[in-house]
This record gives sequence, structure tokens and C-alpha cells, in this order.
Amino acid sequence: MLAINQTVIEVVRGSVLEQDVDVIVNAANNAMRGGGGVDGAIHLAAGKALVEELKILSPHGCRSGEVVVTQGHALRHKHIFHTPGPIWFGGLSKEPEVLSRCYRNCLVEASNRSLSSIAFCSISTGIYRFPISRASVIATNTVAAWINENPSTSINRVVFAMFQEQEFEHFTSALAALAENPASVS
Ligand code: AR6
Repeated sequence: MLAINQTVIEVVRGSVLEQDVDVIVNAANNAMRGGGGVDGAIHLAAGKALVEELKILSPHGCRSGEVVVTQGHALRHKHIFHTPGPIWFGGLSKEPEVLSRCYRNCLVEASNRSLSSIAFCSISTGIYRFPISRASVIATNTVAAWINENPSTSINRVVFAMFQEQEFEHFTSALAALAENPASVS
């Protein structure tokens, strides 16, 4: 757990779908019509109205690192943020920068809507093969830095909901490293 300004950042083991937050983040793809992994699970749970809303909001899909905001539909969450992460091609195609933009843009969208809480899954580290050791550091650093730079944000709770044990362990270590050395948050 790491507290910065008025915001608590924590890592939990479980699905984003289980989190009691205003908005959950979907690791989507550019087409924005659903898919496998967490994307498939979210679409299944939210119902068919979700893809209908996505067809209207993003008729031509969405670029990697950007965000499409929908209602929660059958979910209890107010919103779902759909962000396509980068596909890992060895790290020389700006994958770290794009991954960082996913997290930052979600925080901006949540804050612009005056939301209090947000749950992220580990974007890109499943089907898109982004190495978890690097992704966990990028995700926690990006979120901590953004919260640090935006002390008046409405967001008072950020949850990293880790579906797999290995993700949970890496994110827990990455957040602990920031907590041990607060000066590294920048
Ligand atoms: N429920 C909750 N979390 C899950 C589930 C699930 N059923 N399955 C995976 N996760 P991934 P990506 C977690 O692979 O790597 C889709 O087809 C997983 O442990 O879903 O960004 C999209 O449509 C990890 O924490 O997404 C894209 O085509 C996180 O969800 C592509 O996969 C992301 O893993 C995106 O690949």
C-alpha cells in the first residue's frame, strides 16, 4: 500500500470485476468489439449492450494508449474504461511509452469525471506478452507519479487487481519499492 497526497494505491489479488470501485479498466484491443482474456470476461458480464455502445462511441476503434469510456451496463460499476495496451514486440516499438499512456489517460478520464476509485488489471501482460517485470514497474511508477503531480484529483483509491499470482507478486514488489523510497516517485 502506498499513500500519496489524499490517494491510496494498493495491490490486491483477484479480478477487476470483483472490485468495489467506480470504474474498472479493460485491457481491450484496437477494434473495441470485445475479445479474450479480461476483455471477454467484462463483455460477458456487462451484457450485449456494451458492444452496442462501443459501436457508437468508437466506430473506427481506438489507438493503443488511448481510452474509450462506456457505461457499466450490467456491472455495478459506473463506467468501464477500455484501453488497448501495446503488443510486446521486444521493447523497441515504444511499448513502454504506450503502456504508460494507458494508465495515465485512465487516471485523467477518471479525474475529469470526478470519480473516487478505479481498478486496473495488468494491461498487456497476458495475451499481448508484455514482460510482467517491466510492466509492473511502469504501471506503479506511472500511477504514483500522476497522483503526485495531481494533488487535487478526485481519485482517492487506485486498486491494481491482479488476476494471476505472478502479476500480484510483481506489482506488490514494485509498489513496495516506491513506498520504501518515496523520493523515487517522479
Ligand atoms: N478475468 C479477470 N482478469 C483476467 C481474465 C479474466 N477472465 N483473463 C485475464 N485477466 P489479457 P492483454 C487479466 O490477456 O495482455 C484480449 O483478447 C490478466 O491476468 O486479458 O492486454 C483483448 O481483446 C491480466 O492481469 O490482456 C486483446 O486482444 C489482464 O487481465 C488482448 O487480449 C490483461 O490480460 C489484450 O491483451
